[in-house]
Amino acid sequence: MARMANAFLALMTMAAIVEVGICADHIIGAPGGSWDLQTNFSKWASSQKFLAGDNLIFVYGSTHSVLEVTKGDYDTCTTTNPLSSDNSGNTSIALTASGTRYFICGTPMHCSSGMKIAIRISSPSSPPPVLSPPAPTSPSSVSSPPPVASPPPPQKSAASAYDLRVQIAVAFGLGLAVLMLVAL
Ligand SMILES: *[C@@H]1O[C@H](CO)[C@@H](O)[C@H](O)[C@H]1NC(C)=O
Ligand SMILES: *[C@@H]1O[C@H](CO)[C@@H](O)[C@H](O)[C@H]1NC(C)=O
Ligand SMILES: [Cu+2]
Repeated sequence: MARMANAFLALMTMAAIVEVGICADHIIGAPGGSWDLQTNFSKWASSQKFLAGDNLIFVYGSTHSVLEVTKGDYDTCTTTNPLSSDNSGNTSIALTASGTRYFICGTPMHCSSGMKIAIRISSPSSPPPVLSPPAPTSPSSVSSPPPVASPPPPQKSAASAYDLRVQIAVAFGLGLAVLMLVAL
């Protein structure tokens, strides 16, 4: 009985670790920047690899806010019809599905001064993770076009970051499997 409980616990832990291994928090602008008027967000975004299941974290002062908007409102810096908005200073956005999502600052003139970011989210399907939960459909997916128009960004460093995460997850998983075998 204790043996079965151990095996169950190990399996649950392994599942949790694999889950952690394929999810990442992207702190907007970090390191060296944040959700502010100085950071070059197109440059920052191209340094990241966003996968469905990851989270965005916007950290900012009281003069800023985070509005999720349509592509049209992103292009024109229109702040009057946000899909969602927050000004808490610490906004977490779950990237639940692949596609492109658009965020701007709601303070007048900030978007046109550069506080706008488009996030292209890939499906974490290559290489396939061991356990991938079904991706719930995003509420904004109706208005977000599928990520087809532009060519994929260079994936070298992002891909290796992903590989590292998978490797860490696999290493933990193997370690746990060994522990399980020893316990049995
Ligand atoms: C942001 O960085 C990109 C790529 O390095 C550059 O082409 C662009 O001019 C920069 N934008 C601003 C506003 O500095
Ligand atoms: C933002 O909120 C998360 C929890 O929601 C917390 O862990 C984190 O420390 C917060 N960051 C800042 C800068 O307040
Ligand atoms: Cu702002």
